[in-house]
This record gives sequence, C-alpha cells and structure tokens, in this order.
Amino acid sequence: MAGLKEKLRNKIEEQRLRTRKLMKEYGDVEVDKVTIRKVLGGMRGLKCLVTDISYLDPDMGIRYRGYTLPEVFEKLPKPKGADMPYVEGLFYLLLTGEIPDESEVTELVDEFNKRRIVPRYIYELIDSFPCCSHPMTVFSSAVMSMHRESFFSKKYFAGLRKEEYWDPFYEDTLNMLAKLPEIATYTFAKLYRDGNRIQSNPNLDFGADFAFMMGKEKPYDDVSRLHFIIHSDHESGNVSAHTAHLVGSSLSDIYLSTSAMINGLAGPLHGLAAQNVLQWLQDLMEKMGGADPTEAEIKQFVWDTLNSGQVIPGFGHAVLRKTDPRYTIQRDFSLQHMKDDPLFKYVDMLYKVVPPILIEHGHAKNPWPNVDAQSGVIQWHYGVRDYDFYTVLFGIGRAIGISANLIWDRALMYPLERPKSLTTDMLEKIAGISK
Ligand code: CMX
Repeated sequence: MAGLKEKLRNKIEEQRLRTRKLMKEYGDVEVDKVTIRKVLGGMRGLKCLVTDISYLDPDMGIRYRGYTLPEVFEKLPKPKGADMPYVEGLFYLLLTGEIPDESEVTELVDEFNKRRIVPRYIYELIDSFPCCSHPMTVFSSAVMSMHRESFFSKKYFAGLRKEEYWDPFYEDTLNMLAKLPEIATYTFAKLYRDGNRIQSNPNLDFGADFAFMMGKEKPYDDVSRLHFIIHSDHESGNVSAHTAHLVGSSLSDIYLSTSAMINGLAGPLHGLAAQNVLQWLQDLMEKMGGADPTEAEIKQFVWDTLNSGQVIPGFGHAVLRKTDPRYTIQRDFSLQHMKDDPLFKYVDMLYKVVPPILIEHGHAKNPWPNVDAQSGVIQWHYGVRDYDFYTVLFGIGRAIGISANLIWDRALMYPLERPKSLTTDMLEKIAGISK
C-alpha cells in the first residue's frame, strides 16, 4: 500500500505546516465563548475540537471531506453490479480527501483482504462470553484484546520519534479494520446462530464479505455498504468519535481507542437508539394487534410515550436541525427495495406524525428523524432480527471514520486532551451569586 501511504505522507507534511503556523502565530486568538450553560450543558456546541475529515452542518447534514452524502454516493467507485460504493473507497476519501480511482480502490480492497485473518484467541474470547451478553460488550472486548498486536505500542516503547507515530498507527488501523467484519459476524453467529459461522471470502470487498459471512443474499451487500458508509463519521464532538479521540490522545493504540469508542456508542442516547426504535415500533405493532394503525392511533402512541417521560427514539439531534440526510438516503433505498414492508410503512407514517408532535411538545430542539429512525427497519427486513446487534453494525461504520481521524491526530501530533474543571462554588462565584 505504498501509494496510499506515500500520498498520505506528503499531505501530512503540508498539513503540519498549517497547524504549526496556527499554533505559533495565532495561538491566542479566541474561537468561542465558554458560558455557564455550556459548562453545565454537556459542552453542547462549544467549538473546541478540530477535524478535517467531516463537518456537520445543522441544516445540510454531514459532509465527508466537503462532499455531501449524495455526492459521496455518486462519486465513489462501485463494485461491478453494485448500487452502493466500496467501503474501502470511503476510507480512502476520509483519509486523503481525494476520490480514489478504480485502481486505487482495488489496491485498498486487496490490502484489506491480506490483513483480514483474525487471530484464534479472538474466537476463543468470543466463545467464552456467557449467554445473553450484549453483542457490543463482546465486540468491544474482542477489539480491545487485539491490543497485543499493536505495532504502534511496541514501537513506542522501543523508542519512536513523535513525527513517526502515525506510520505504525496507520498499519495497526488497516490491520484492525480488515478484521472487523469477521469479528462482528462471528459475534453474531456465536450469540444468535449457535456458533455456526461462515468463513470470510478473500475475493470479496468489505461490504460483500460482511453480507457473505452474515449468510445474506443480494442486495444485503449494498445494505452493508450503505450502512457502513453513512455511519462512518459525524465530526468529532459526538460521544463515540470524541471518546476515541480522547482515549487516543493518551497514545492508547487503535485497538484500545476503538474499543472505547464502541463503549460510548453502546449508550441509548447514541448508537443504541436503532435498537430502541425497533423495540418501540414493535410495541406499537403489538398494540395494534397486526392491524394497520390509523394516524390518530399513531399520534396517541407517540403522546403516550412522551407523557410517560420517554424520548421518541430515532428523532432529534444534538446538532442537526433538519431531517438527517442519512435518514433520507435509507428512506430512498427502502422505497426502492421494500416499500411494502409493514414496519417501513410505520416508519413512514411516523415521519409525518412525529415532528409536529415534538414541536407541540416543545422540548426537542430538532423534531426531525435521525439516522436511527430507519436503519434497524432495513436490517429487520433483510432478516437480521436480533436487534441487539444493530449497534455493532453502527460500530463497524464508526470505526472507519474514527480510524481516519486518529491517524491524522497522530500525524499532526495533537497533544493529550486535558480540559480544566471547576467546582460548583467556583461557578457560583463567577456568576456573582452571594451565599
Ligand atoms: N423525544 C422527546 N424529547 C426529546 C427528543 C425526542 N426524540 N429529543 C430531544 N428531546 C428533549 C430532550 O430530552 C431534552 O429534554 P429536557 O429539556 O427535558 O432535558 C430537550 O428535548 C432538549 O434536548 P435537545 O437539545 O433537543 O437534544 P440533546 O442534544 O439534548 O439530545 C438526542 C440529542 C439525540 C440525545 C435527543 O434528541 C434524543 O434523546 N433523541 C432520541 C434518541 C435518539 O434517537 N438518539 C440517536 C441520535 C443519533 C446519533 O447517535 O447520532
């Protein structure tokens, strides 16, 4: 993979000059104002992170390296006969900012295939988990246990110049990403299919191999590519990406950082929402006894959820203020491939019914659907009905984005993250509250 690595090396040199200049000559320029609301409010919106891999526009949604999602899907090369692009091509784009050509993407597909063999102890580790373990726990542990494979860690302790950190980090990253489809599908097989696994096929690309190991026919290969691509990155402030960045800043390797990212993703306000959407939709279906609900019945169900103090899963977002384009892309796919699916019909009705209710409810800043409102329903349609597994699928995608980010973090030699905390007394004093 000399081509990609050399390209990256040149880009790193250029980028280092830019960050060095900013730090040296403009280090004291103010970027944002820190208010008590931001300190107590989960740092919502505080501009204090940097990444060039993706940017989340509140109205337009995510852009990868400046490209909107529809542009990404249009421009990236696709495998023969596929409607969705290579996942490997997306990784190339995130890493370099360039759309790869056919030969560049094929080279990366080959590179991933060379590195895909999963060490035996990973299978044994997965086998050793007690039944009813959540797949995210298993997935996170399996990834973390590969820390022993890290070239970066070994080289660091042998003495490595800071300027060269990114090189072994890059090698670790390719080694890890190439193994994720097999680790995830073995976790699936172990937890839900009595350990009956299908071995990977070295002639397939990332998305097709994942579908193959899940035992799924077409178009599940495209479903997988679509899913991994739209979940890969959402700039740096979300819990999973930020966790990876934070843990990586202590020079933990890619395995430890990715495992931490997976743990952050496993929370119900983040990646677990796709699973919650499914549970919630099925409660609704059960209530309807299989009959098609009227709009009034759906409205009542939404209000009942809100009045019981719960959030409507799959709606709202910390940054977005319009319908998530990741939702729209999945909706378009569903309209093309599964428009008569009963659950999809529910999702479509909710798309019309929920936003006005959330506006009337008056709490959520964004009443529109997010990525999770739709993703689980597609998986359900294609027979992946063990919905605890949905967040693992999100995790594979997110690993691709955070990997590109972490390689760049190390390349630009970003320091240990260490914000300062205050006490409540101090905040009251700053506010001028006298006791
Ligand atoms: N249903 C009901 N209430 C909601 C809501 C929803 N879908 N979304 C937000 N709210 C409420 C919040 O709970 C909060 O209530 P309080 O003021 O009573 O505490 C209020 O609206 C303001 O919240 P916000 O600023 O609009 O949203 P946050 O940035 O705090 O939270 C998110 C964002 C996604 C956690 C929230 O919208 C939510 O809980 N949505 C449902 C879960 C979900 O779909 N998560 C997936 C997110 C996608 C991703 O992981 O990328």
